[in-house]
Amino acid sequence: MKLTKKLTLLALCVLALAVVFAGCNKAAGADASGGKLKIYYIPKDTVNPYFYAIDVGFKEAIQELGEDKFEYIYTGPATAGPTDQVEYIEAAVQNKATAIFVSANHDSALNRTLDDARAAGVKVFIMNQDIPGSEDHRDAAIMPASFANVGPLLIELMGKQLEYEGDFAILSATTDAPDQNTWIEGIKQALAADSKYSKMNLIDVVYGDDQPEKSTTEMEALLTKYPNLKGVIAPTAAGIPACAKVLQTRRLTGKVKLTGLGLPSTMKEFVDDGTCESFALWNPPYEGYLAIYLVDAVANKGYNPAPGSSFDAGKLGKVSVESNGQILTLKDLMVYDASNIAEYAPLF
Ligand code: RAM
Repeated sequence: MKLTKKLTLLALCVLALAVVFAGCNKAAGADASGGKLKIYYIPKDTVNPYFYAIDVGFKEAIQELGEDKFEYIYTGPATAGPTDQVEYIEAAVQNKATAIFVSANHDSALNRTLDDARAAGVKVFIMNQDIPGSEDHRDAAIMPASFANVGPLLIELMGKQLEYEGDFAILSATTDAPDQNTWIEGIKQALAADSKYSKMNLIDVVYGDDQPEKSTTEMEALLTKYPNLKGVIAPTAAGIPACAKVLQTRRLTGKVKLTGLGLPSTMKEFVDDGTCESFALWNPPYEGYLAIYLVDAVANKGYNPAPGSSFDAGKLGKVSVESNGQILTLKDLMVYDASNIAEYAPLF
């Protein structure tokens, strides 16, 4: 064979290989049909309105970057059990997702499923929290705020309302929830760390499973079991309005204090009538918004969300990845009370 012929053959082989590799890349990144990025958000459950507020942010960023570029699917189980999300993650992988965002109901029960997803080329992000001890099983975690700030803030809000004295309880979500358990630990540590709280006693922790009915029953049981109960911290957006409703119905407004984490939209009526003087949260829509910018950077700009790196997140500016692989949408939480509830209630 002549040299020119050999070279032409070689060039053709290289071209053929390039075409094959480009095809592989496409299968792992953009969806083969239409070139859209396929994004799944799997909340803890599909009943809790808290997660709709995150969904709003996903949609806002998709509108900004171009609706023709994304296929976005919000799906998940009706209940928040440790393995209830497995089948939804598997279905997303089957459907050739570019990336999945999961608000995990357990810190390790999803590890195998997440590993399988990553092995299939899907980017795996934990959303609204992290999976402590299982960080190796995800690409990064989108955090609503620094979790180190949650416990100290909630104990201070409770302390102020109680004038730093009295028995109080915690009404949480599910017993396995990684975020809830991190915050409960943070509340206990903050309580023990400052002598200012020495007359405040945490007497029980109960679980409403992020369901209004169970949260109501658990709140009523607390009031019956502890006639001397002076306050409740409910760090759950599904639990805190249920607790407030019980206090309002039983005319215990002002007698049993209430704080926690909640949505301004569902808490406004209870702030207005004094049942809950103050509570806290971050900005859930920011999380979904940031998620879309992250996927866009990863799939379209070759970005690797490694610790220490950063990417452009639209109106949120330049966002960086912490050393533990967490991405913070905000550092501090916001406190809501009579001074600002009307402003935030229409937003989320
Ligand atoms: C609950 C969920 C969620 C938490 C919010 C504040 O509904 O447990 O994970 O971030 O409240």
